Amino acid sequence: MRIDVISIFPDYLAPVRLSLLGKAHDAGLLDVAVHDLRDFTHDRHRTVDDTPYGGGPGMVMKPEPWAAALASVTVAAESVSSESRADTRLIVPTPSGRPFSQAVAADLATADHLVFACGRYEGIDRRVIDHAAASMTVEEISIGDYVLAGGEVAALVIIEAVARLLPGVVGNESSVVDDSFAAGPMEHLVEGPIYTKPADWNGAIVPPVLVSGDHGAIARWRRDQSLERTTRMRPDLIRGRLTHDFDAADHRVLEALGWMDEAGRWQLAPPAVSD
Ligand code: JD2
Repeated sequence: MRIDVISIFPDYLAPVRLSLLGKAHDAGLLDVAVHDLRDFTHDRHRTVDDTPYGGGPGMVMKPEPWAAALASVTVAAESVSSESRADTRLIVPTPSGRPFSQAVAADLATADHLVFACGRYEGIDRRVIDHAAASMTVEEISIGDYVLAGGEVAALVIIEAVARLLPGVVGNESSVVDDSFAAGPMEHLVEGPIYTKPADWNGAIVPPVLVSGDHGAIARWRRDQSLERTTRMRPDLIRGRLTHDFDAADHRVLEALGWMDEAGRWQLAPPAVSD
């Protein structure tokens, strides 16, 4: 996969060379290039922003440098895909975008080429995105309901989530493929507590079931812990899928957690679970 990032703060993307991403790069699975938007300006002051039409606070990113930068990375990427046209997606991080999720990351991981347009100020002139949509798939994505100062950190988040899904990236053989099997973001439950040696640490012991060797009991215990913690930390995840994905043993645990009444009717009010 090829990734191009366009930003007025290319140094923000320095972490892309580290750890997981560096290893994906070293393995030849990922090629990331960061471009300075100001290199695509033509005036003495390398201007990238101007005042908003219609008035209002702040500044808006001008279309011309963006058009030149996007043309540059999409032309250079004709060499990305060996056969025909590369599947190029333009990702525009924005607080008004579609929510980023594990499913979105898994979809992006199938592309040949991702281009990230990292805005600053109040964002990018709308015509840039509309014009780009005529020649490539554009995805306006938000990484969460809070306001950042620009798209760089969001791009880093999305790149890391995608990179660990690329086939061959270190450690993804079971831990990543199993995201849809084990409790985790793909299964829409959070994971329960995890432990390692020593079994007794200053008198704090590992739950005995985990050292019992009873694999059935361990699997059930983990599932129960996952349901309990999801109830406490992320009740929205349970509420969103009351109608599927739960087996009979899950139903007994969910009933004990307050999700069902005595008659087996689902309760939409948040159950009280103490810490
Ligand atoms: C960004 C800004 C619009 C106010 C470019 C913020 C984001 N989850 C997220 N929160 N904030 C962003 C984000 C992404 C890109 C830009 N700003 C500042 N924009 C209104 C402030 C400028 C994502 N993804």
